[in-house]
Amino acid sequence: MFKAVEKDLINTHNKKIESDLNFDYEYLEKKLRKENIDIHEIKEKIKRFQVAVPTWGVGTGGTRFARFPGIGEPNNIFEKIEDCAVINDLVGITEKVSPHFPWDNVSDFKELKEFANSYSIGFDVVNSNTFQDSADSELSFKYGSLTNANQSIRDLAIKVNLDAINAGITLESKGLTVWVGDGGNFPGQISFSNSLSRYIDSMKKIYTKLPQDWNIYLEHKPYEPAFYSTVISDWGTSYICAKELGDRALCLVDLGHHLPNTNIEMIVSRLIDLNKLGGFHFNDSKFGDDDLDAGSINPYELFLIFNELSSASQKGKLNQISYMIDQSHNVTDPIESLILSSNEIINCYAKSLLVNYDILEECQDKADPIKAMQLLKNAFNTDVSSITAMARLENLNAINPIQVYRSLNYKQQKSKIRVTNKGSSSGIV
Ligand code: LRH
Ligand code: MN
Repeated sequence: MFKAVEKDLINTHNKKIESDLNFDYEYLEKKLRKENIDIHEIKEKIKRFQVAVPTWGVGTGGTRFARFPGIGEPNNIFEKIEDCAVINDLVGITEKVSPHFPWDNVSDFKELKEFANSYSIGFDVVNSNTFQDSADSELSFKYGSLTNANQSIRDLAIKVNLDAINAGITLESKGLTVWVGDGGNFPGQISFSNSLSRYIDSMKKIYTKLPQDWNIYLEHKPYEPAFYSTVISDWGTSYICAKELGDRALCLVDLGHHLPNTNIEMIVSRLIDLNKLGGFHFNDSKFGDDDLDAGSINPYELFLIFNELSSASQKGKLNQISYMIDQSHNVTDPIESLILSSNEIINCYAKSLLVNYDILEECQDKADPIKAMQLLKNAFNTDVSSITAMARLENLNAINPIQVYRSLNYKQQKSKIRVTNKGSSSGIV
C-alpha cells in the first residue's frame, strides 16, 4: 500500500489538522456517551467496512450525446488500477476493484493480478458485458443476449460470462454480476414468457459452471437500453430467477435501477427477509439511471438503506453483502467523485450504527411514528465525519483525502506520460 500516494505525504497533511480532528472526535465522544453509544465501538466497525470501486468508473463517463474526457485519463486496466490505488491509499476502504469483461481483458491475467497486488489492490465481483458487441464478433447482441431467440447468440452470451468467470478465478474474485439489457422497444417485439424462460435456461448453464465458493448476482433494471420492456426489470423477477437457480444466486440492487419514488429501502428489507440480498451498486439519481455520485442527490435514502442493513445485521439476519460503487463521472474528476462517494457511503453506514433498533421497534409496535422518525433523523443529522476521519487516520490514510489528492496534481502528472484522447466521443465509457 502507499505505492500510489506516499505515506509520508499523507502523514504531513494529517499532522496539520490532527488536533482539530481530535477536538471534534472528543466532542462527539461525549455527546454519544450521553446516549450510551460507545464511539470507539463504532470506529472499529467502520474500520472493517469496504466498498469496491468499478474499473469503468475511473475513466470519464458520458451519455449518448457525448463524453468529454479529462487530461491524464487512464487508457487501460493497468492505468485504471493505478488510479484506484490512489483512492484507496487516501481513504483505505476501497481495497478492491470490480472489473468488467471484456472491457478489462488482458492477454495475461496473472500479470494483472501481480500488478494489482503491487498496489495492494484486490478484485471484487466481476461483471460480464453482453450489452455491446465485440469488434470481431459475427453474431450480435442487438436483439438480446442470454434471452436472444437465436441459440448461437445465447451460447455466445453464455461464453462471455464463462470467460469472465475464468478471468475472475485468476484474479481471485468470488463472484459474477450479470446485468443484461435484453428487452424490446415496441409492443409485440419480444415474447415476455419465452424471453424469461430463455434467460433462466441460459443462467442455469452459467450457474452450473460457477466455482463452488462463488456467488452469481442478478442485477435488475426497469429500462434502458430497451424502452418498452426489459426481461429482468424489477426485484421480483430477479428474486424469482435467483430462487430458480439456487442458493448461490443472489439479487444485486443498483440504486439507479428503480422507477422514480420507488421505496428502495423496503426492497432491501424484503430481499434480506427472503435471504436473497447479495449486493449493491451504489450511486444516486434524480430521474433515471443517472449514475450520479452516491449520496449527492438523496443521502437520506442511502442512510435508510443502511438502516435496514444495520438493523438486520444486529438481528443476525444479514448474509455477506458485496458493496460496490457503479457511477458515471461525466463532469468531475472520477478520482475525486469516488473519494467523495466512498465517504458518503461510509458516513451513512456510521449514522445507521447510531440508531437504537430495539427502541425503534418499540415505537413501531406502540404506533408512535413521531418518536420513530426522530430516532432516525437524530442519527442522520449527527455529523459522524470525525469518526470516519479518525478511522482513516488510525489506518494511516488521509484525514482530508480530497485536500491531499489535490496537492498531488495527479492528473497533470499523468497527462505527461499517458495518451490523451482528444475529441468527445459518445457512450458511458
Ligand atoms: C447497467 C449497469 C451494470 C453495468 C453497467 C456499466 O446500467 O448498472 O451494472 O454493467 O451499468
Ligand atoms: Mn450497475
